[in-house]
Amino acid sequence: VSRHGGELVVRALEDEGARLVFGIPGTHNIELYDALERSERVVPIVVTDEQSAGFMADGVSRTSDHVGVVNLVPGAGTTHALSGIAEALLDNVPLVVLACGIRGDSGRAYQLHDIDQRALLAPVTKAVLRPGSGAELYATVRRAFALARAGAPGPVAVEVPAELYLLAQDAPAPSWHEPAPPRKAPDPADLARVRDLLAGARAPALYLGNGARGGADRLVALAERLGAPVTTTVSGKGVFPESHRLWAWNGFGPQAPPFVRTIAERVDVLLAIGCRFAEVATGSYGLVPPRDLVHVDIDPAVFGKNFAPRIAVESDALAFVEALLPVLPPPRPADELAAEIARGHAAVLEAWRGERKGRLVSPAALFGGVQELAGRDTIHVADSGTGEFLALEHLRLEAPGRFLAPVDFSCMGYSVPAAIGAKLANPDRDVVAYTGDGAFLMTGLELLTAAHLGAGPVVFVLRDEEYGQIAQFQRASGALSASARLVPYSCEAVARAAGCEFLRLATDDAVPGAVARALELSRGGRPTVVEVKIDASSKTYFARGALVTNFGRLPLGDKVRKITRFAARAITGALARP
Ligand SMILES: Cc1ncc(C[n+]2csc(CCOP(=O)(O)OP(=O)(O)O)c2C)c(N)n1
Ligand SMILES: [Mg+2]
Repeated sequence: VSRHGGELVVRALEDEGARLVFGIPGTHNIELYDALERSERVVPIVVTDEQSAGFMADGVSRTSDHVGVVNLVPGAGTTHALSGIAEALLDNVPLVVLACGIRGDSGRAYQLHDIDQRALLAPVTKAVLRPGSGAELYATVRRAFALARAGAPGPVAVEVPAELYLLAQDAPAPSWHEPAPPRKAPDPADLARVRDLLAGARAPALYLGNGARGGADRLVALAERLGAPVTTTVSGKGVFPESHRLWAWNGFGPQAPPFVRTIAERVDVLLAIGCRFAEVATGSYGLVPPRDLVHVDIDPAVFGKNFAPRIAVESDALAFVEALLPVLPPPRPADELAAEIARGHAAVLEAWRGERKGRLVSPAALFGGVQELAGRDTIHVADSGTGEFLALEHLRLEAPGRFLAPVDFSCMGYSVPAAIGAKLANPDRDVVAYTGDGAFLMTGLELLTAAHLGAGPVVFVLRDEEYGQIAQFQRASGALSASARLVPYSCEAVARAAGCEFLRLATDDAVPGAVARALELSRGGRPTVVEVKIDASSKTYFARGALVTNFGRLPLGDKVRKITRFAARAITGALARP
C-alpha cells in the first residue's frame, strides 16, 4: 500500500504518546512537517536554534512520562543539536532524535547539507538507526523509543533518508510488536551476600543516583530499616525526600559540610544504587567510598570504573530494593543519627545566615524565597556555572524530576530551553530557571518561543558580570582572570527583545516581592526574566571541596609553583591598589 513517510513517522510518535517535537523544518522534511501539522496529538514546536531543541526535549523527558523528540534537517540541524544530545547521553535522559538524511536514492554527490552525520551522532547516542525502506520506517521509530527508555536511558537517533519523506512508500499497515524486556532482578546469590554484609555492618549508609528514581517509598523503608544516613549524587537530587530525617546531603566527602563528613567517616558499608561515581558527583573523585562498597546498577559497564566494589549487583535499582527489603534484619534504631543530621542542617543554615551581607542578593535569600513562594511541585532548572551548585545545596526537594541540571556534560546554555520544555510539558506547575549571565547569552533568545507560545518560565539571571565559576577557580589558584570577564550587556534589553517581562532584584529585602511578582506573571503565561545581583563571594561547600581535592592531588612541585604564584600576585595586587 502506498503511504507517506511523514505520516508513518507521525503515527509512530502518536503511538508512543509523544506530544512535543522540537526543531526547525528544512527542504528535506517538508512532508514530515505537513503530517505533524495535521496531527491532533503531536505538536511541532519551532525553535530559534536547534541547540535549544535538544535541551527543550530533555526538559520534557526529565519532567514527564513522555519522551522528548528532536527533529532535525540533515547536517546543519544535527551539528547545532549535538550539545543537547550529548548532555542527554551523559545524564541518562531518554530522547528520540529524528535526524533527516540527505537523499540516498539519487546517486548524486555533493548534496546540500551532506556530511557523515551518522558518524557525528554515534558517540553521543545509544544507537543510530536507519530504516532501509518505507516499509521499515514505522517500526524503526518505535524501536528508537524502546531503546531510549531501556536499561540506562539515553538518546537514540533515527536517520530518515529524505526520499522516504518525499516519495510515496510501499508500506504495510503500521505495526510493531516487541514486548518490553522484563525488569532485571538481582541474582539470589548476590542478594544473599549483600544481606550478610549489611547484617554485619556497624554503620551502613545509602548513596543514591538518578537510577534509583521513582521508588521513594521503598528507599525510605530501606533507609529506616538499615538506620542508615542517605546521600545522593547530583543527578539523584530528589530521588530521596530531602525533608526525611535520615537525608544528609547530595554527596559526602570533601564536597560536603562538616557534619556529613563526620558521619561518612564512620561508615563501613556503602550501598550505592543507580549511580556511577562520575567526576561531578564525586567532587573530582574526592568522595571515596569505603572498601565494603556494594554497587547496584542496571548497566554492568559502570562497575569498578572508578572505585572497585566489594559486591557488584547487576539489577534494576528498585527491583533490587524490593528484593532486599524482606530479607534484611529488623530495623536499627536511628534516633541519634537523625538528631545528629538535624543539628548538622541547623549549623549549615546558621552559616548561610552569616553570609548575608545586607547588600546584593545572598543565595540563601534567593533560593529560600523561591522555595517559600513557589508551588510544592516546582521544577527548578540550573545551568552550568555557580548557580548549579548553589541550587543543589540550597534547595530541599521531595521528589525526582524537580532539579534539572546539565550535570555530566555540563553544557552551558542548558537552563533556559530546558525550562521552556519543562513548562510546555507541565503548564500547571511553576518552572524556575537559575541561569548564569554568561549562559543566558547562549540560549536566552529561545524565550522568544516561550513568549509566543504563552509558556512562561521564570528565569533568574544570576548577574555577576563574569564567568563566575571559572573566575572563582582562577582566583583560587592565582591565575590571571581577565578571560572570565563578560562583555557588558543589558539583560533588560535582551529580555525585552525576547518578548519577556523584566524585573530587577538587588537586595535580600526585595526577594519576596520580586519572586511573588515573577511567579504571578509566569502563571499568567508570561516568561519573566529577573536580573539578580547575586552575591557570589562565598564559595559553595562543593566548590571548596573540589578545590581542596584537586589541589591535594597535584605533584609537590606544582603545588609549590601555585602557592608561590598566588602569593606573588596577591602582593603585587595589593601594591597596585591605591
Ligand atoms: C558550552 C560551555 N562552554 C564553557 C563552559 C565552561 N564553563 C563552565 S561554568 C562557566 C562559567 C559560567 O558563567 P555564567 O553563566 O555567568 O555563570 P556563573 O558561574 O557566573 O554563575 C564556564 C565558562 C561550559 N561548561 N560549557
Ligand atoms: Mg556569571
